[in-house]
Amino acid sequence: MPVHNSEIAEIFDHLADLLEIKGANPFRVRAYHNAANTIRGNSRSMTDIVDAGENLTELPNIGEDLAGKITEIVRTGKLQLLKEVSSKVPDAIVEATRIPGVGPKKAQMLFQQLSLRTIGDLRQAAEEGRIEKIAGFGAKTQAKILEELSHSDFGTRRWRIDEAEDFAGPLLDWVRKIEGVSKAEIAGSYRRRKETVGDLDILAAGAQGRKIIDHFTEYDEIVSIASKGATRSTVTLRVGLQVDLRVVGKESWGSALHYFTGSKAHGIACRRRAQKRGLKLNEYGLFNGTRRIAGATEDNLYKKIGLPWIDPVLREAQGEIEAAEVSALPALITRDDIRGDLHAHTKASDGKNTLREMAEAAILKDYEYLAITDHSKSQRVAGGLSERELEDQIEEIARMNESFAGFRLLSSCEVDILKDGSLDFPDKILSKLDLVVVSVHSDFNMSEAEQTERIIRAMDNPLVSIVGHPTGRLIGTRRPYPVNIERLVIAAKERGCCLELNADPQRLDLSDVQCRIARDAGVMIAISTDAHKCGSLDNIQYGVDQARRGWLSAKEVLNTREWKKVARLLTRP
Ligand code: DGT
Ligand code: CA
Ligand code: CA
Ligand code: ZN
Repeated sequence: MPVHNSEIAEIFDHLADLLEIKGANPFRVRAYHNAANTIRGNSRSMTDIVDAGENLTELPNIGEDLAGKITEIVRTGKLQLLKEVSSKVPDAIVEATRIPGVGPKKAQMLFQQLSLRTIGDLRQAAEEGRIEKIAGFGAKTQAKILEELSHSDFGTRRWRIDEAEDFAGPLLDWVRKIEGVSKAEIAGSYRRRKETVGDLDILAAGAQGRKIIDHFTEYDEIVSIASKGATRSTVTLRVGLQVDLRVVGKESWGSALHYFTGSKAHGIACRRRAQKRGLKLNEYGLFNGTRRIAGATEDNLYKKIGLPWIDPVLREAQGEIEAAEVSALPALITRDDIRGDLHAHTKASDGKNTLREMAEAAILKDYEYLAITDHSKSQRVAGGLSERELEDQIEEIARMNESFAGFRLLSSCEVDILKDGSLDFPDKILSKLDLVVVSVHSDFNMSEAEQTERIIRAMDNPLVSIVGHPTGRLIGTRRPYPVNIERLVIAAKERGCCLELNADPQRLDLSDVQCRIARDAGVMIAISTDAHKCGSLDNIQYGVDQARRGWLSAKEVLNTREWKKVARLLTRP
């Protein structure tokens, strides 16, 4: 199995954090982070470069020593140095670095100065007010630590869906090729397309469970086997991701797939429904007494409990069974419904590709339009455009559009919403754009009321078309800023403004539940990738999956329409 660039980058970032906890030279720490960034952003895989015998030191930030370490990881999947350093740093300190605002240095200070050993100790210190007494920490940090530790998911690693996909795809291929496996599927939260997954649940159909499982556990990426029997096995992959495998006979395929797809609450609701009809439902089938009346397919199983098949993305016990009963399930949007993308960056701000490259990539996806939304001037670190530069870009786009048939670039901008809710550009220039996306990129720590008011003020401007990534969250790294979504949705509805569902798998902002709130209020959603390079236009699929989890159909999504209709919908009174 080839080692992914993201894995190598993660090893170096982790090593840098550990070294920082140990008090290593800051230059050395930075060198590993820089190397990680180089590797992550490189379009070719390190594995390919090493295999081709090419020289890694030609990459920026990679010297002889790092080249050697990259080669070691590519060849062995591991880095010996990481293991050595890691054994010298307490796990609890590493764990504490996952609290936003607590970097390696601060975590080390906390543990040392307060003589803490565990995360439990840290919580207690926060509760007793001992953290605010340390130099460099205030009451605010202390409250933040306490809040983070009280989230029930703290300490249990979850994987973003795109990270999980990197490992799930090859592993599923492996399982499908095992002799005696007639079909295999990944069930669980992965099949429900949740934004993060706790582990992978693989289901395989076959008669000889033990043989299949023996073969399964030979998979190259497995580092430890927690259990291994005749029908099930639990293993851990090199990256730390846990995998459950279940083998069932093909007569139970549908019922097992249903059981392991979950969610647990949906499964329980179905079981109760079966019971009401005098039937018994479990992973082996649907039974009338001892007679199996369904089990081979999900379709038939649902049918026998009086329901149409329910898409896995809806199986969250959020009213899908009631809706199915009265044939009121939504006609979910699909990838093919998408006709263009309304949020993308180019080299002019912080993107990697040119206007033309982005346009060509969009054309290859059969899109009819692509909105170019580079940052506005306040985003200095992200190369925000000046008014002059935006004017030039508008002209360049107009010229370029003459060379396209059946496609157009849209002139737009991702305009910063300033602290007081005003916009980073005056109306004079905004009125020259095809559409205006507005986003919050600063002052995340305002109160909920203030933040909500700020965004509503921005929407007051009738030139504003779409609010970008409305909650600002970064999955696993930054919680949403406090904002009242219900109020935002009502305000958007009143003003005829749209909300974005940002399809970047690190954002997926709005969440599924928030999409549904918008939908129920009749607010139109734009599914946009926020692509910073051509390849990221493919992230649209994650956005579509999230929209489906939010019960959206094509008509509730803005960019399922041709541009003329979109333009009409965006024109506000
Ligand atoms: P995850 O892994 O945390 O992202 O979430 P899931 O939904 O993949 O949960 P997981 O891996 O614990 O279990 C996979 C499925 O197996 C779950 O969605 C439903 C089913 N399942 C697991 N435990 C139970 C249980 O105690 N009762 C029922 N009815 N189903 C269960
Ligand atoms: Ca799972
Ligand atoms: Ca599981
Ligand atoms: Zn943004």
